[in-house]
Amino acid sequence: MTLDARQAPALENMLNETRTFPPSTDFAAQANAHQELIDQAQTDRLEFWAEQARKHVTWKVPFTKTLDWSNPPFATWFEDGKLNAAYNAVDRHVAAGNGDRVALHFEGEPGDTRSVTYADLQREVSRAANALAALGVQTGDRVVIYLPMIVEAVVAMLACARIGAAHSVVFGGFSADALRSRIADAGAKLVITADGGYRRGRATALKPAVDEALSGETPVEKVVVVRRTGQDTDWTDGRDVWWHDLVEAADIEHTPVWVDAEHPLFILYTSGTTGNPKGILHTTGGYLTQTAYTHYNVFDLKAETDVYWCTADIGWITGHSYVVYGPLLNGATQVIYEGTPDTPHQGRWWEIIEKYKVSLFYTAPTAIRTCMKWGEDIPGKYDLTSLRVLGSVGESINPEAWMWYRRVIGGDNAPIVDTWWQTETGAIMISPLPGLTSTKPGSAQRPLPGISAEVVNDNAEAVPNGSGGYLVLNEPWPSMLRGIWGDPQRYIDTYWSRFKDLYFAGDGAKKDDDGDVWLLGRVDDVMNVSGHRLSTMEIESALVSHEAVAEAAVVGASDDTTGQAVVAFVILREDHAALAQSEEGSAQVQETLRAHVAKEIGPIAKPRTILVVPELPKTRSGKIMRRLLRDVAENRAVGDATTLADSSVMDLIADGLSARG
Ligand code: 6R9
Repeated sequence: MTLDARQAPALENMLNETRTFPPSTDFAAQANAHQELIDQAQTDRLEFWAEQARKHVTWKVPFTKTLDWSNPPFATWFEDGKLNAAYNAVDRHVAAGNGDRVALHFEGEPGDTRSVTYADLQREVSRAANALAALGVQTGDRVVIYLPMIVEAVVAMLACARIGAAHSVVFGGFSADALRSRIADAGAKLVITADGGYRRGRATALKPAVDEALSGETPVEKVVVVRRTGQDTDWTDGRDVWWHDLVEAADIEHTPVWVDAEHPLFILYTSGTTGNPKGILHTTGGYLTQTAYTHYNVFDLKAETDVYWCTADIGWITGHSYVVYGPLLNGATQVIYEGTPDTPHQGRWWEIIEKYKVSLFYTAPTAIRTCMKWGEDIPGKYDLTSLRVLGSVGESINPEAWMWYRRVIGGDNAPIVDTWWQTETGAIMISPLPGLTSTKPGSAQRPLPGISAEVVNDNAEAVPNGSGGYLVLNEPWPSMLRGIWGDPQRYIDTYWSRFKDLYFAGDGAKKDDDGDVWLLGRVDDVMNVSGHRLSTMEIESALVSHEAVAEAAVVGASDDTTGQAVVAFVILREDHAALAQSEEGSAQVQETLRAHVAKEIGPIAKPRTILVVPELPKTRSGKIMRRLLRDVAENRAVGDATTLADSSVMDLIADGLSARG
């Protein structure tokens, strides 16, 4: 784990960036965030958080303790308070007289729409909670949710929260194998899925993956199936139940289960540096406090007038924190969209913004770069003047994409908030505050009020302004992960052992002359493809599980659209090696292996390129030198190879590649 040549190009590009965009006086005058917020957090950080927890969350039993950090790295926040997440997201808005406000404008990919008010949501969530309880789900159980971006996905999550069962959402693009391992790790009793969903103009089945994941031994007793596409669906009597049969029959009144602040709210799996994904555990009180606080201040939400849209799928942390919990806690009206940005045409997103007069928009740099590629005349056809804040998340946004986003989408006016955070941090940690911060294209800038971050060198010392190092968090925060499900030691090892008493985020960063933070990418073996985390190890083990592969090494190579792309180097087993001799055979091997990875992990993990090589570069201790492979994948001169056990390996690889052209 070192800062290396990988970060040099990004560094150079970003650090030549000197433009700044001060907030307009009009925006500043009406902004939610004020200088006092920063001052208060500086005066008394814990009192500041206690105040945010009282302001943004409704407590059944108020807390008297803010933070317990007596047993680091295990924190508790607001420990003696009691609350319910679904009550906070839904019921209290109805109780406050806002039941008629639209919570969700659903836009299906085929063009079907549905608007759900907070009062509707209260009924649906209550019925679903009753239905789940009737199926035997109890407080403390785990429920896996495997759904497309439809209203029922939000309802299902909140129904779990309402009865105090932890949800674990598995992205609908993940494979049956990925689903199986998450179900097993979480020990889930129930799965909520759908017959299918619409993607790229087609009905894509989901239920078969669930059936496959549950074959053999499984902790799952029941499967609830939402009918979305109406496609033919295999059925296991006694186990499978239709959502509509169940929920329509259920009572519309349900009393939320009041849980302790530290009661588990959800587990979300994310890629780490080793093969098996980590179940990141989030609890209730602190998580809700920080998601609501950040959503309110970073997006400058005005619940009565704004229309908010975050394009993330609920299968990712961004969907949890900034589609479900943050916005709904704040009583926002939001858009959720089921499909892809180019179905049926490349203007679909902008059409949706025009239609609903979206004012706050949150998406990922990879999507912005894709839209740039399609051309600015496409968004140019739509009225985007309703937009007043633009957000970015998932990876660093390169200055060129930032400028395009500002000019073409934001009319040279809407502030951009580049938000740095992780599945583990639960909520936004580093971001400009619109109306307060003079923004810089490509920088996430400052830790939010109440958050403490630093950039350190190998000895855990803060680097001076103008230098780079590792991003760490040096104070606990309310929405921090409480651990890795079932593996407390891995939590300590992964995040708290690299530097003593500091949370190691796994990202390289640099402080500029003003002390603003610029993120430089992962420093571990985690790739970032289209804003999604993928582990090199996980893809390598998927590749070697195929009979044709003897060894595999995977690297993330920079890619104009997706940020990074998966490039795999494989050594074939001898009995398959002949295949790769011809161009046709080699194309066939590539296709087979790509399909294999899609089956093992999911289509997002498919390597862009698979190169068949005779050897892999290894150190004397047997570690694959991915740095050298990355040089090859990015068509650079190969860097220092002196620590290789066999220095001729890189020549062998290069010769092989050039022979095939
Ligand atoms: C929210 C989310 C986390 C990793 C993180 C970093 C990268 C996210 C970023 C960013 C630069 C930003 N990342 N936001 N890098 N600037 N604004 O994406 O969570 O999927 O867990 O990924 O994504 O590398 O460590 P997650």
